[in-house]
Amino acid sequence: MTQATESPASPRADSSPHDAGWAALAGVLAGAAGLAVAELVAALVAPGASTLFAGGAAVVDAVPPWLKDFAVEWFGTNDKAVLLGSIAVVLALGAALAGWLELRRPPSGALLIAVVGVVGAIVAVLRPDATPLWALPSVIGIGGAVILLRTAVTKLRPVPDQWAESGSVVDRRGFLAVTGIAAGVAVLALAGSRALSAGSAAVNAVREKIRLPAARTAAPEVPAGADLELDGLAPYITPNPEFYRIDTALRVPQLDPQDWSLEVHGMVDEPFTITWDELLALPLEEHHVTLACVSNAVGGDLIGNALWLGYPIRALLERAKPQAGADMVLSRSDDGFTAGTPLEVLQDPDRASLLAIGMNGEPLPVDHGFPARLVVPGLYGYVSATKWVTSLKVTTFDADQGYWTPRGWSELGPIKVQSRIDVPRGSAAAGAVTVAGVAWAQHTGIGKVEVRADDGEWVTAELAETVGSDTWRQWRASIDLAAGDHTLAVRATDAEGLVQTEAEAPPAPDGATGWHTVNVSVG
Ligand SMILES: Nc1nc2c(c(=O)[nH]1)N[C@H]1C(S)=C(S)[C@@H](COP(=O)(O)O)O[C@H]1N2
Ligand SMILES: [Mo]
Repeated sequence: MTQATESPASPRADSSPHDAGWAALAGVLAGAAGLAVAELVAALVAPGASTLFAGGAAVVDAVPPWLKDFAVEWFGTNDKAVLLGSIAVVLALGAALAGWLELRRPPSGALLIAVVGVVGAIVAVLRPDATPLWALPSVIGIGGAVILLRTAVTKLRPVPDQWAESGSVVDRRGFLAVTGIAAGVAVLALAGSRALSAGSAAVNAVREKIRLPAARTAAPEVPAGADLELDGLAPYITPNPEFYRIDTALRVPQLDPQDWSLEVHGMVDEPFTITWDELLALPLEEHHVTLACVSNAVGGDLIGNALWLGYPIRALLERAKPQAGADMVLSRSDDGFTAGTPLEVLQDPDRASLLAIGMNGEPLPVDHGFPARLVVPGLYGYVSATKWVTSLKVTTFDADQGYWTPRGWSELGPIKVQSRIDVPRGSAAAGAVTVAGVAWAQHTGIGKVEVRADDGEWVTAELAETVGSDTWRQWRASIDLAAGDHTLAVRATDAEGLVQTEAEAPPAPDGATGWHTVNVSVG
């Protein structure tokens, strides 16, 4: 530390821009250490309580419908990765700013970080099912970050050098030591929280070992002609890894079936709780049902068809004996998500509404609701398809609301007739061009699909076979196209004669409408 003595003008009397950079770095490292410690504490207290995830979940809940549409449209199933990435970037910039502020105007940088901690603690405590303990991760983690930042930045501040008459020194070695500690804490805490959240690996291992009982009532066999097997056309049955995933969970609930149970309660004469083993002992049924998301844009792929194994919700309700006046079932997920489904839909003897435990021949994937979820033919997922379901409350639309209803989405969510062109995409050879896709009107069924090129005549497509009205249907047509650019359009008619409207509507509040069109350049 002789540097300062060489310069009589005492260059360290004020901090240099160089130090501003170091201070910003200290801010980022202190912030990272704080968040990592919060993760670690959360892994011990309650996984949902981490500053990052509670904050992220609050953002997800607060997102207005148009922004949600935008995110789903642009990032699809990656919307969560994009959200967490954006939060990380914002936090890193904020932490760098805090470091710089702490150098310039102490203790404003430390205060900025403290505010984040307080907000994180409040948001965590306000999460559904939270306890006051949920404040701990933010308090401990961000408290630590404040201490680290203050200690580190103090070292950057010049202090009079007792060995030099006219100079002052900056304790660089001390600064590096403290920031090094911050970096170490970040890495260790992160590793620790990872190790503790190995719980997810544990649930996966439990899931792998499960052998589901055979269905007492098997689904009708899929007719040979249900899948036209064209390149680029969505297969009739969507394989689990390709099945779209939509939920508000930044961290998917990890439920061990042995700890899981479903409570059926509310306006019923005989409330009861059913365990996993009791559920497996019931006569299970299998049904093919196409699930669709209300956020699916025209032509979008937030739709998939699977074979579901489960127990009829109707039978669970029969056992509970709903009381007069009830008109809704509020299903609740372990993560707090809720859906409000009309009681009469769930009691309909002609509708295969299931408490599902199997998907395409295996236990539900964890992302799709393991160990149990609801599947209701004909309703969008947001009002029916609760994953990780733990409670069915018989109630009224007056008394209760599902998660999305106060957020601007319709109370009722019947699926609208829709169709999509999968083939061709982009280009085709001149002559007879095969046009193919899928069409759906769950629980009513598809009666007709028509396609046309540009302003030409509508051509009726050949419909593929289907197991029934609860699934989508593939279709295929052949259209003569000359060289040049063309626009293909499709429209479906449901089995009751309702023609898909051309009028375009966005997904909110109750599902997109309009015809799907694709441009092809024919050469
Ligand atoms: N717990 C929980 N269940 C949920 C949701 C959710 O956010 N949380 N989203 C619903 C919506 S909007 C849809 S479209 C379907 C999607 O089911 P999938 O992810 O298995 O395709 O799940 C429904 N069930
Ligand atoms: Mo959805």
